[in-house]
Amino acid sequence: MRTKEPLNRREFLSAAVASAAGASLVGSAWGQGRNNGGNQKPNIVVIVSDDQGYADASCYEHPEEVSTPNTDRLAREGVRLTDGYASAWVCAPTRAGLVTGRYQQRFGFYTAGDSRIGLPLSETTVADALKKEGYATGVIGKWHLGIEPEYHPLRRGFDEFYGFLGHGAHDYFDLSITDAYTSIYRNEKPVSDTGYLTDNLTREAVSFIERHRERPFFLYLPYSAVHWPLQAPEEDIKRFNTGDAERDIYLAMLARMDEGIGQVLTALRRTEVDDNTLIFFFSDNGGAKKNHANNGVLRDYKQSAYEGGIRVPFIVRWPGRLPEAAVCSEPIICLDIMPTIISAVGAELPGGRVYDGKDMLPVLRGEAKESLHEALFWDGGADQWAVRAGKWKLVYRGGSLGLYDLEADIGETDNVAERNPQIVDRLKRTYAAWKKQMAPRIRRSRDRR
Ligand SMILES: [Ca+2]
Repeated sequence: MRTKEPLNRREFLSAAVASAAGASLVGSAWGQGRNNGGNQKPNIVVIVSDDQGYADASCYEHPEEVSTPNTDRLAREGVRLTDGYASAWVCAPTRAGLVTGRYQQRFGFYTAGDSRIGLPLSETTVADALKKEGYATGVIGKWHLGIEPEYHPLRRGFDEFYGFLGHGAHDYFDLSITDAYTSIYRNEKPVSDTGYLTDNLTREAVSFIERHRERPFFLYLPYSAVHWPLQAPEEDIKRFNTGDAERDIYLAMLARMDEGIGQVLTALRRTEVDDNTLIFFFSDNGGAKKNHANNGVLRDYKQSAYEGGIRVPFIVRWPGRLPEAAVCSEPIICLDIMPTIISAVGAELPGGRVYDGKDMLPVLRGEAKESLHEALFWDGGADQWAVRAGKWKLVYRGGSLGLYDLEADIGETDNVAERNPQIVDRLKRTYAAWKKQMAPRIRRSRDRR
């Protein structure tokens, strides 16, 4: 591993303070991008990668073969989280949490299989909220929140959709019309496409930005890269020679997605809306072993409650409003994205429900005096769960409990449960109190098989 020391906390705080001072100077210039005319609302772009390893972005500690210059640019121009989390260790539940700002378990969404039913219709999405604020809303990529017509993105707050509904994966080269689940859709119509899926999603994202440059927009761009199947253009695969042929394909997929992120950034600049755009980037769960991803020092992979399943590359960039090249070690979860967006656009969260996510902007600016969350929770419904409070993490997996001190032992190698029975008890109670508030797993309604 090439070692790249992240900024320590003091350096981060000083960077944040310097940048906050800068922010007040540029505050009057903010929002003068050409879009929106007198409208000062920021554009929102949420880019989600799929199954990307914690060490598979070169702005994180990474093996030598990893190079993601455009993702690194996001980090250089924004805030990189060392303790950024997905709300699940598999794809669909994280997405359900992301678009609602709520623990997906609150509405019974525990597993990837729950996407075969869909995001319960009782839920309001961030796109619903932004549409009400006058935003153009689009989702381009992997939906994975329901395949039946009532769960379609166009009925969940999005004006536009290009991508696939389900399930978790799509062939990257066969983009012909197949069946309702796997065809590529443009809005509600299956379309036959050619080329490489990752490139096509980038093409559609760039088009969305160009078409909506004159008004505030919300672009949700869930790439299917770097999820299985391992497929990439030959010329890209040839660029890598790690000695692991499958790892080479994975790296080619990653490179292609990173180039796509670069094209999105270029499009924002070309359309002169870059300075007024808040961007989030994170992976929907940890790197997958099956795909030869690398989670660095973290234990385990996708589908695990250990850090390798849930701690992910996570970056937030908002020129002039957030520090640049800052590193934040506060635990933040993807559930925080919706409330942060709602705060950034000056709107109110839709009422009548509990939100678990919180506005992360004060933390990212180094202005917060307290932790954003007292505790964070992960729960797959039956087989495993975890709770993190400060440096302590309690993991239930494989029928037994383990306690880890993440400050001293980021790799979760030393189970200190026996030495700390009071902490184990406290975290068990914290978890039980949380679990009580969650719903049982959603079930398919009786009239549909
Ligand atoms: Ca995933």
